[in-house]
Amino acid sequence: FEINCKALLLEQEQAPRKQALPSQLLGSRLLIVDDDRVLRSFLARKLRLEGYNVDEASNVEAAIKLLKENDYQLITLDLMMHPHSGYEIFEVLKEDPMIKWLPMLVLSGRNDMKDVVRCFRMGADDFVTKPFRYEELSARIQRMLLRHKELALLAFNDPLTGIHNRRYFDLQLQVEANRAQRYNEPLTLVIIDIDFFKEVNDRHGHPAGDLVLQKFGHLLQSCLRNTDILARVGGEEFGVIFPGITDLEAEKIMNRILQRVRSESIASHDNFDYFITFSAGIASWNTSKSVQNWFQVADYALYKAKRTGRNRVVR
Ligand code: GH3
Ligand code: MG
Ligand code: MG
Ligand code: MG
Repeated sequence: FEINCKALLLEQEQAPRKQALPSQLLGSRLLIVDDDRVLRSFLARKLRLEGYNVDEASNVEAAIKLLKENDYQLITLDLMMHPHSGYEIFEVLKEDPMIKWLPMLVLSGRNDMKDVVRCFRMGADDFVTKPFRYEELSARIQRMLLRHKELALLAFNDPLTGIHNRRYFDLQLQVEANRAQRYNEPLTLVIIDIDFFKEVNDRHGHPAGDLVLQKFGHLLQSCLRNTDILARVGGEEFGVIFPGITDLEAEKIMNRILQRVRSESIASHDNFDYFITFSAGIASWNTSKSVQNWFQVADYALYKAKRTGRNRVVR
C-alpha cells in the first residue's frame, strides 16, 4: 500500500490538468472489488470526487451479491483476494445475460503475463498493474464507459421512441425472472398493442404514425416507476415488466393508463388531435413457467383483449 500511495502522490504532482467528467458519465455506478481496504477507499474517494457513484466490495462473495442487486456500468477487480481469487467473478459474469456486458478492468498486484492473458481470455476489457497512476486509470475508465454507453445505445435502444428495444426486453425478462425467484417476489409482464394503428398510417401518413408511437412511448414512460422496465417490442407493441407487482396490481395500473389515453389526445399536429386506445395482456411470472412461455401467456391475454372488443386490459 505504501508503494501504491507514493506512486499515486508522485503522479498527482505532475498530473495533467484535471478535466471534468463528461456529463453523460456523471452518476455512473462503479464497483471496486479489492481486499486492500486502504487502496479501495483511496480509489473510491477519488472516483467519487470525479462524480461517479461508487460501491466497494472486499471479497468475491460481497461483489457477487452487489452485482446481482444493482446495475453497474463498470467493475474494477483485484485478482489476489481471500478466500476466493478474483477469477471466480468471471464465471458469475458469464452466467448473467446482462452482467456479461459489464466493462471489467482488472487491477492486479502482480505483473504476470499468465494473469494478463488469462484475464483477457476470460473476458476482461483492460488490465492495470499496481502501483498504478490514478490519472491513467481514470482515463482508461472514462474511455471504457463512453464506448460501452455508445454500444449499449445501439444494441438496446429503439431509435424512434428512445425507449428500450425488444433485445433489451428479452434479456430483462430473464434477469427479472431470476431475481423474482431468488427473492420470492411477484413479477408481472404486460404487452400493450395500439388499437387500429394501421388506420393512423392509412389516414394521416407514416410520419403521423411515427409521431403517435413516440408520444405513446413517452406517455407510458411518464406513467411508470424507474424500476419498471418499458420497451417497444414490436411495430406498435410495447412491453412492461413490473418487478414486485402482482397481476392484479398491474391490471389496476394499466387501466389507469388506459383511462388517461382515452381521455386526452396522444399527439397534435397541423391542428389535428390524435386519439388512440390500446389493448393489453397481463401475465404474472411463476417458477413453473419458462420465460418464453410467460411471454406467450401475456400475448394470449392480449389476443383475448383484441377479440373481445379492444380498448381493454385482460389478465
Ligand atoms: P389491431 O387493433 O388489431 O392491433 O389493429 P392494428 O391496425 O393496430 O394492427 P396491424 O397489425 O394490422 O397494424 C399495425 C400497423 O403498425 C401496421 C404497420 O404499418 C404499423 N407500424 C409498425 N411499425 C411502424 C412504425 O415504426 N411507424 C409507423 N408509422 N407505423 C408502423
Ligand atoms: Mg488483493
Ligand atoms: Mg400489433
Ligand atoms: Mg395494433
